[in-house]
Amino acid sequence: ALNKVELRKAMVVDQFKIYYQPQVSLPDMQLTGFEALVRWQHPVRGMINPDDFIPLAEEIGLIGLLGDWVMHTACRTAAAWPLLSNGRALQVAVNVSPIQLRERRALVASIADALAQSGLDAARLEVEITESALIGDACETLRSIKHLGVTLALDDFGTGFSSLSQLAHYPFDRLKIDRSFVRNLPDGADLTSADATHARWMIQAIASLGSGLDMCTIAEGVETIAQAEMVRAAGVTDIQGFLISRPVPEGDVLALVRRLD
Ligand code: G
Ligand code: G
Ligand code: MN
Ligand code: NA
Repeated sequence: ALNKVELRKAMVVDQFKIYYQPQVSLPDMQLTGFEALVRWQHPVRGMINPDDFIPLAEEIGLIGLLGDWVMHTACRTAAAWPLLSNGRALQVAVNVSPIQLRERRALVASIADALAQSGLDAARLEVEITESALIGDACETLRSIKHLGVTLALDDFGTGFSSLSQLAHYPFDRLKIDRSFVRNLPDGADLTSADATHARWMIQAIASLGSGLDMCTIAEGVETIAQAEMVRAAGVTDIQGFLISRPVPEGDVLALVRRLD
């Protein structure tokens, strides 16, 4: 198992890295920005994915420090990205843990500080909140974050929301349709399986919910052109996934921008 002492040390000795995965709008596949995804470059085990260490970081009280580092680093990195040829600036999306969301003042201060230090225009930052974090006084916290001028995305949508009736009251700009829905979309052959039909209806329903609430929708985990075509037909506005690119290290972002722009 991963070691708590090593995880604490990783922060000090700079073993965390941020990978960036592109997001594009439909139907033109126009690049709009990148999601920042943290990795732990472990000296012996190699690259470790966040699912394997974020829970431990939360457990040992390190998530505030780690989240703060990701926020500052991603903002500083994105501030140096070039404009797109259409004149638009690239967005950067940063994930925030439910534990961070509970510390409202610390989180708002961390985001405000990252924006101020990097000089990144607040409108270029999207803060991603996972659906299961929406309990208690989360709405107040979301409003405080939104007040900074950033945009808000609801991550893993469809997997953990307790009250659909509350959704309209939250200040989200975008719903991220969880990868589990997209995974069930067929690659072409088995168009009529029960799972595929089900998944298509769910995605269509989420897209129309988003559109009714003035929110964009982005489908995660799109791996094939057939899946991209299906989510487009369902009314989804943006996609992210291996079809466009895997998450890449910071040094590869510019080449990716040149390829996708
Ligand atoms: O990159 P990958 O698909 O392995 O990410 C797995 C999960 O880890 C995703 O759900 C993502 O939201 C989460 N994650 C990635 N980076 C961060 C981060 O910087 N902070 C938090 N809290 N979660 C992250
Ligand atoms: O924050 P979130 O849980 O949504 O993070 C997205 C995670 O999903 C990242 O860890 C990323 O590496 C992974 N991922 C991104 N695109 C794809 C994809 O097309 N297929 C699969 N299987 N995983 C993906
Ligand atoms: Mn995310
Ligand atoms: Na997600």
